[in-house]
Amino acid sequence: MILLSRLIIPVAFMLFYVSTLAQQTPLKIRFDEPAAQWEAHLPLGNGRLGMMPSGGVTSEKITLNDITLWSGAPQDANNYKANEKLEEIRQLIIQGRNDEAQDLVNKEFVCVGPGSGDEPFGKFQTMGDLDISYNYKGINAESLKPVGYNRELLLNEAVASTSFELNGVNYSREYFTSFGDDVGIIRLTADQPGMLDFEVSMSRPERFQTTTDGKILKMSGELESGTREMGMQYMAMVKVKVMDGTVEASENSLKVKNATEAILFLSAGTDYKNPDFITKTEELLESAENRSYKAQKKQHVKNFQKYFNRLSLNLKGPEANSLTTDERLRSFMEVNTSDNGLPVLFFQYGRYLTISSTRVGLLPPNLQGLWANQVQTPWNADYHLDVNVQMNHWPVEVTNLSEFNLPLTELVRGLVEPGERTAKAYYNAEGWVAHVVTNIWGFTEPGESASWGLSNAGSGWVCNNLWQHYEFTQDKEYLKSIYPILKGSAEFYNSVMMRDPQTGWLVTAPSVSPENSFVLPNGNHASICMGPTIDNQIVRELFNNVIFASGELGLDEEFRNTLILKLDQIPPAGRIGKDGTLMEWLRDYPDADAKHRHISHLYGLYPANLITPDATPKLAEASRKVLEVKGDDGPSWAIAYKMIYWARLLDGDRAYKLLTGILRPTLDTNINYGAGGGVYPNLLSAGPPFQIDGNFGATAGIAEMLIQSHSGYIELLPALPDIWKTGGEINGIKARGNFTVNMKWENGRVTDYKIMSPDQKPVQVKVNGKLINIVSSKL
Ligand code: FUC
Repeated sequence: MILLSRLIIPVAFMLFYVSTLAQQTPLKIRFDEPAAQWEAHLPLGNGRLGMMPSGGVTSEKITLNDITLWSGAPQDANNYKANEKLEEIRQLIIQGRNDEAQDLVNKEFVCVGPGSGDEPFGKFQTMGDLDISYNYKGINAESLKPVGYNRELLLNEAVASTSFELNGVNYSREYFTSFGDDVGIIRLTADQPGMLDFEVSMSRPERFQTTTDGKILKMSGELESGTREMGMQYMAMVKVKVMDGTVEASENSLKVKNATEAILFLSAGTDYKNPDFITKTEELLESAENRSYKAQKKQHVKNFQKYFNRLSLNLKGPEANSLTTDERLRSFMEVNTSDNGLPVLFFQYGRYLTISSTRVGLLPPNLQGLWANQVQTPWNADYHLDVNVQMNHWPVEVTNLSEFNLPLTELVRGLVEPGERTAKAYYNAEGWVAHVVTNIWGFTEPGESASWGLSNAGSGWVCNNLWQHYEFTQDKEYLKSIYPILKGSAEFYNSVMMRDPQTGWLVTAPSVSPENSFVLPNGNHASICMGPTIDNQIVRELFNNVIFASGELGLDEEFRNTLILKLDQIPPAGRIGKDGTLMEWLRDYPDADAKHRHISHLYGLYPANLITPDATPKLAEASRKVLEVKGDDGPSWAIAYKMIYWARLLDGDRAYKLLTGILRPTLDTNINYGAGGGVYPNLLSAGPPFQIDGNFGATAGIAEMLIQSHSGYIELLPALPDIWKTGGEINGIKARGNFTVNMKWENGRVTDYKIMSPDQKPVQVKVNGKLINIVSSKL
């Protein structure tokens, strides 16, 4: 062990790291007008309940969500005869007749029924809207001209607000989804007595009824299940407490008159794993209304900040804080104003969205996190296993929000049993498999179309997320708890791989490289193939992890030895094609669409560590060529993925360029598969439409520019772009091995750093290009 005295940085710096600059940049999303479209509403969430207020002056829409509110039901969509066709499909692939294999897959090897096209697969849906219509005494519509309008979301506190002056009266509203009593809270005030008049109602596009029960407004309903079973049931309740004035209940609304202050309590729930949900909803409402607003807000902020304040980031340089967020985005993009505050805001927004959209014991963030304003959400707002749900979790460990990975672990645990049935039905294989789409009901079958639905990578890929939680936390109990999941996934690949007669390698088949297709010598396009690069990389990584874990836990020696032998028989982490790019498929097929949004064959570069500029420079160079061919555009999630790849290739300026691509302002909502991306006024990322993975991917990308720890050492500032070189400070970022890192830099060089862990231990760090050995400080 090399001791502190051998540091290139003076020992004093290590011991007396003078920290800790709290977050200095004001973390606000701010507007001077109400939201003109849903994508400008401000997202609030407490991991279960979501609210998105519009801030309207005369009528306000607050979109409501509950992370568990799904249509559909558990189902068995396995085609149990599929395995009878397995050999025929494989033979066609071996003979290069992939197009015919694809036809056969479409006939005999997809799920039974409509798959993700309809119930019972189901969709994450909006809970509906809370509508407030305001009446301003003595003012007619023409003279309704608010002065000093401000609408903002304060990330540090997870509180949104609206304020304006009308006819000499100052009105203000504060909204939060409480991390205290688990209800939504809206406080409305007027600075002159008795000036608040408004009516509250609730609605949803379908399947709802509203009533009032005493002075409680209720909305309830049952969603479509697609089976004979009952669908999911939900209930939302609103109660208003006023200072001065009155509350009157009509048939389906509450009317407030002459109040000076009013507090709305929204309590809601579903029967998902919660048969007593109505009682629970009532209890939460009661508990919330019995607590003072001040105490409720204090508790909320405290509980939220317990997570949020673990990490602060400051970048030196100009900041355009005085602009509204929409102007700020425009000026960043069009005028190219340097505004180092915007990337900081966007980075912290990703962390804010994680804390707001998932909670230990509940569900992971879906394609829209927690926020949806539709019943038919895009792609059902489901859990896509061919990049999207994984990307949602990429920032979690490194940005010090580790526990927010656990809901995904539990979702995956729930896939093991149905996934074992699917493994048998289609491949007659051991272990468990999940393909491209899943839901809260445990769907593991192939999707309904061969062109995208048959990726074998889904289950192995999501095991990478579980593994990352272990790598970052070193929690052996957790490792024990996930070991059967990883082992079951490895069993699947171990038993399903077949030998490619041409190369002699063991490969998956039939599979696809996520959603992409190639051109066959006969000119036809196909997706169905054997051994796409991503599958080979995932199998290699997973086998290595299971080999390590079984050794660490002292289990399954025989299986471990089998996997060790198999590692030599699977294709290498990457192969280079005749055009110098990393090959996406086992054969060097031309790409049907060279700019296709998925870049799955670079999985080995990220999130895996199979390709690095240091250890595999040729493969890293071939990966770089892939990125050059693909270009820098795409839906936001694809731009974010490219940004992360460039960070792993240690090119900070190129990664930053991709970040600016994500920050391009847009209002487009039509589904896009090609060039597009950008962010909406509320900084939620656009495919379009709104899809949250771009936010999470970008946060992970910024983290990857500042710290990397996948090569056995911690590298500080591995991909710092020129524009951030002037100086900065980050406190509380995490590295694998359960290290917490603080650092400062100036002129592109680390000037001060501290690496901490619960127990002091040796660690290798790359600082200003030099690899050194130190002992961590006690956390
Ligand atoms: C994958 C992507 C699409 C979209 C969808 C939710 O299918 O290819 O772009 O992100 O997931």
